[in-house]
Amino acid sequence: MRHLSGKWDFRPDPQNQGTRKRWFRGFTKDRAITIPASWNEQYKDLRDYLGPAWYQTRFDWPGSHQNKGIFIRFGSVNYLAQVWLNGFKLGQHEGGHLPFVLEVTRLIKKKGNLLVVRAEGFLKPDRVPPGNVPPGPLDSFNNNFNPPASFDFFPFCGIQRPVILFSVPNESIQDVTVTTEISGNTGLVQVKSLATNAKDSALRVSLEGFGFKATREVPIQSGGCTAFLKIPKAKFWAPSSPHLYQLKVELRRADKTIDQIKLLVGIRTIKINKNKILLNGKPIFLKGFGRHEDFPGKGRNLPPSALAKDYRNMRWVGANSFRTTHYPYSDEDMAMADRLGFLVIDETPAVGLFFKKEGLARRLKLCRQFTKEMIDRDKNHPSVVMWSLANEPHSKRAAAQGFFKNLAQLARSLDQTRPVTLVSYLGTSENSFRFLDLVCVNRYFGWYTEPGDLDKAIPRLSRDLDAIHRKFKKPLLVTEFGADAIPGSHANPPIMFSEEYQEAMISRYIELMNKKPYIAGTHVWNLCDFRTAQATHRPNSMNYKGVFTRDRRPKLAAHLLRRLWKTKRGNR
Ligand code: BDP
Repeated sequence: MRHLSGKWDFRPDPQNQGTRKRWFRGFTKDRAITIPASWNEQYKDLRDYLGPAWYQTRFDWPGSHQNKGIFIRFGSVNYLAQVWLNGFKLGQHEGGHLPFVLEVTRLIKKKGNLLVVRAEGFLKPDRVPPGNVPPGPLDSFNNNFNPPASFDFFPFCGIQRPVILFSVPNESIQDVTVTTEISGNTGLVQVKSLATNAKDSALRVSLEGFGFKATREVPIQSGGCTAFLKIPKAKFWAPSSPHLYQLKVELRRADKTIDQIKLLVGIRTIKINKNKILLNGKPIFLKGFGRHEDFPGKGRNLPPSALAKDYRNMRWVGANSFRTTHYPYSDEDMAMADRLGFLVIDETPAVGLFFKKEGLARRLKLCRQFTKEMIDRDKNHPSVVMWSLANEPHSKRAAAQGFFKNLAQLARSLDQTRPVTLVSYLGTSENSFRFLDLVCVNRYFGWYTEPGDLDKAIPRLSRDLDAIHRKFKKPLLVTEFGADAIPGSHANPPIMFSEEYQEAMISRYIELMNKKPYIAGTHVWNLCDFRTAQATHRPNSMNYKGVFTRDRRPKLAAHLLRRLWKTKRGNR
């Protein structure tokens, strides 16, 4: 395996001439750029530039080709990527926050390879997430953002996650799906696998950890097989004890290992029972945040030190979960959640969907693609406890229900072990909650409505949550609530945009929600302040609803959460 991150050549292409001029065969660089990171925060003149832009890098691949396939993996390119190696097109990928893999076996040379990527992130109504959406009574808020995103985070562009080269044997393990069950104190682990061209071979599955070790060998029939392991007195995975076992899956023939995959496995179950979320059979209350991959100078990318700091901060306040608002996060983030014991609501990039006929079939096709890519990538993470199909769809048109039925069916066909939901601002009129497993709503009474008046806002919140629960009778998660606080802005009595108002609003929301037994979790919006597009309601091009600043320093609200969530009462 080889990382290709670092400094690449870069050239913006505002005249869109690169394809005609065959820049894919190599171009004269305009400047250097660092990847992984968005281009918008690296150069002043690129701040609002959405593409197209060209990247190139040269590399050697001294490794052997014998009986191997060689591949290149992009962790994420926003939004549309086209890729060439040595002048030949490898393929393209649409969608900003999920990985794609391209085969390079026939084209790669031992020396002097030229890899070229063209990326663009135009905002269009038939993309996901949609941008440039014309405002309309049923379909969207008119946020009037510049650039014209139809969502509230900056539409950062470019190669935003690592690029890696790797090889696999021609006969290889294609896919591993691990599911776990619990019976008393015994853990049951099922490992399903596919393998290519693997005749007369077997799969050897070994699980090891906490003094336990077991190996099973099962013959591969028509491309796949399943192995079962029983772990007596198993150590279960949970936020307070994120125990991980080591799993090794080997493709074996004639006493030789042809290919192998290693994974960390958490034995745990996640189920819904009436108003509760059950982890390992016991009710668990989700306390945490919506987040963003957003960092100064990087854009939509968290350098490892910032990622580690986010986890330390979440732990410090006593959080046990988060939602990947509003797109799947990096592989490194998911691995950290497994290791440190966070419960993750994994969300697709479908934020701000609308259901006018025009472009709808294309948006559905993309949502299906992203749902599948997300589940394929994240299905083996014990931290991932549910799938969120969308954030704040403008679902008032009837077509929305068919759309989400289709997506829910797809998610359930790919994974029968996790609940499926979506996150709504509508509440009782989000009819898709009828067929989803739990109800998730975002609430901003006291901010966008009843501004500055918590005495009016809190009773309204109370009535509203009760009505939603009466209608759907499912566990309810309040997946967003919060207020902007400009760091260092203080007021007594509290007024909007002061740290005191943010603290008061969060405190009164939590106090109320703790009294409602049907509430299964509360996520504050947001862990950190984050960049968004310019708008009159976004001073400094920032959303200041973080309880930590963009450079990860605590505001008053972070100290409040620490007091609430570290106590027994907050821990219900
Ligand atoms: C919610 C959105 C979120 C926004 C937040 C806000 O889900 O993306 O950032 O409002 O307005 O509606 O701060």
